[in-house]
Parts: sequence; structure tokens; C-alpha cells
Amino acid sequence: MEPSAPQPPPAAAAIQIDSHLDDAEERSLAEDVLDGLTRPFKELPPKHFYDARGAELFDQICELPEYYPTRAERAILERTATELAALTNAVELVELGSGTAAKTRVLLDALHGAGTLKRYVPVDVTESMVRDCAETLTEEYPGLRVHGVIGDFERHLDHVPPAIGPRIVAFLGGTIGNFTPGSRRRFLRKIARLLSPDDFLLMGTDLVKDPRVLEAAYDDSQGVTAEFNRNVLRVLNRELQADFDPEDFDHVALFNEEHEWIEMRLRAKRELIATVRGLDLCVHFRAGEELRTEISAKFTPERVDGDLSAAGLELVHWLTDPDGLFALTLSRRTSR
Ligand code: SAH
Ligand code: AVI
Repeated sequence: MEPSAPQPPPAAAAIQIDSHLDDAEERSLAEDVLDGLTRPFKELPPKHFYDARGAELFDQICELPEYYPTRAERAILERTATELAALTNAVELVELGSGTAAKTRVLLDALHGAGTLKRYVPVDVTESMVRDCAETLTEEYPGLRVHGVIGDFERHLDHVPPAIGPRIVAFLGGTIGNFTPGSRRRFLRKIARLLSPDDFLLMGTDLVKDPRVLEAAYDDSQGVTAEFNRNVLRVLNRELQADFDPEDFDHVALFNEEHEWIEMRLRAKRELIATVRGLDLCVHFRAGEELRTEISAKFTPERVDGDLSAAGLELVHWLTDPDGLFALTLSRRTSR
């Protein structure tokens, strides 16, 4: 008998990972920082929080007593996943900003139970997250294929592999709230274009509530969110040879009543000059000057509906938890 070629282990055969994070991605950090730190009101986009340490801190945030969104969204998923599987008949789950895919397992279980699940497509900027979850999920769900996309969901949506059947595109955690209102609609429109008539968008949105509850969720007593916020300065130090001392900045989280969003900021404790060698840039901070690092918009049903319809999507289901803290919406492309 001919000796056969060595076969890869079954899990490896079930995994395909494409990375789109190349030099262009490094340039995108550099250009974001160049723009953001030279504005009259300094600002950085939140996607740069998530290096390996940032992703780990985010996971710790999800466990904090004050950070209710993860628990509330999980409760909704646990109550409705079977119904969602039956309604969508999805053979594939595409997830934008998938992280550790912890809550995703509730959906995967339901699709697996319904006997339709074939493929999971996690899309995330954090390489280790995509690789680790591909490994563990192919082990946990025999027969599941994972096609991971390491990239920026704002720029690489067209690299999501072509559908193999009806899909759920999941955008969980309230990450849509991290977009400013105009970009939010622009991004939803891009997602809408990704959907075929058989596909559904399943999106998590955190709801407007008592500002004290909101501010506590973003300023926890153990200081984990403060460390997550300061982590962006560590990313700049490492990637762009900057010399920020994160301890020179206070963590600030406040609810902006006018816009109904949480703002996270870093406030300089004293006047200082930071050097970003990789950009040949010196940045001056006055004592008390703030750098906005994230907005996290909170939603009403009207705001969700307005955003979905502006993007060419129509609501199919509005699902919420018993305390009305968080909402999951199932929507599809508006038929014309
Ligand atoms: N969906 C998970 C994780 C939310 S945290 C949950 O619900 O708990 C936000 C995730 O989005 C992180 O994993 C982060 O790495 C990813 N992310 C943030 N900005 C991104 C971008 N522009 N492109 C791709 N992924 C992004
Ligand atoms: C990922 N995103 C939805 C989180 C949020 O709540 O806006 C990020 C976060 N920032 C501070 N805590 C958690």
C-alpha cells in the first residue's frame, strides 16, 4: 500500500483564518493618533483599546457587578435563542467584534440543536481572540467549520466569505454604541449591503436608564475600567514609541444627557508634554485637559428603529430582559 500523506488533525482542517491586518493597519493607528491628538478636543477611536491586554481587561469588565450589559444580553439570548434558530434557519453565524465569543455559545448551541449549524465566521481586530476561539469552538462543536477574519470591521466587511446558506450576522455587546451617530448609520448601511434576503442582523443595544447606573458601569469600584481606559496609552507607547505615563491621567466616565451616551475620557493630572516618536509629534496637555477615548451610546426603541430604517433595515423582533436594561433586535433588509 502507498504511504498516505500526513493528514492534519480534524480541528485544523475545519479552520480557516484570513488576516487583513498588515502595514495598512499600523498606518491606520498612526493616522488615527495623528488626527486625534492634534484636534482642539483630543480624541482617539475606541478600537485601539483592544490589544491582548485590552481584550483581557474587557473580559474582566464583563464579570464586574456594575457592568450589567453582558449579563442582561446573555439572559435575553438564553430565553430566545431556540426561537431565533427556528425563525432564521441559519446555517451560519457571522459575528462582528466577536471577542471571546462567550455569549455566542448560547446561539451556537441553539443552531446546533436545530441541526442547521455549519459555519461560524468571527470577525475581530484582535488576532489572538479569533485564533483562540476558532480552536476551542471547533473542539466544542464537532463538525463546525470556523472561517475567522482578522481585520477591522469598518474596512474589511467585504472579506466576509460568501454565504453558504441563510445567515445570522450578530453584532453583540452594544458595540454599535461605540460609533458616533452618523458613522453608526453608515456602518449599519454597510452591514445591510452584506445581507441577502434570507439573512438577519442580530444586534445588541444598551438602553437609556438612570445615569447613576450607567456611570457606575463605566467607573467600577475595582478600577478595571480605569485600567482598560489607560491601556490605550500603553498601546501608543508600544506601537508608536510614545512616552505616556498612564498614571498621569485620571479615568473619567460621564453620561452626556444631551446625546444620551457615556463618554470615557482620560484627564491629565498636571500639565505635561508627551512625545510620540513614531510620529515625530509632541503633544501638549494642560492640567485637567481631557482626551476622549470612547463614546458608548444608549438607546431608546425609537433610536434603534430610526438607525435601522436609515440603513435600509426593518425590525423583525425587539427582545429585552425582564429589567429592560438591554435590547436585542432581529432585523432584515427592507424589501423593495
Ligand atoms: N462581542 C463581544 C465583545 C465586545 S468587545 C461581547 O459582546 O462581549 C468589542 C469587540 O470588538 C472586541 O473584541 C474588539 O477587539 C472588537 N473590535 C472593536 N473595534 C473593532 C473594529 N473596528 N474591527 C473589528 N473588531 C473590532
Ligand atoms: C465593547 N463596548 C460595547 C463596551 C461598551 O460598553 O461600550 C466597551 C466598554 N467600555 C468600557 N467598558 C466597556
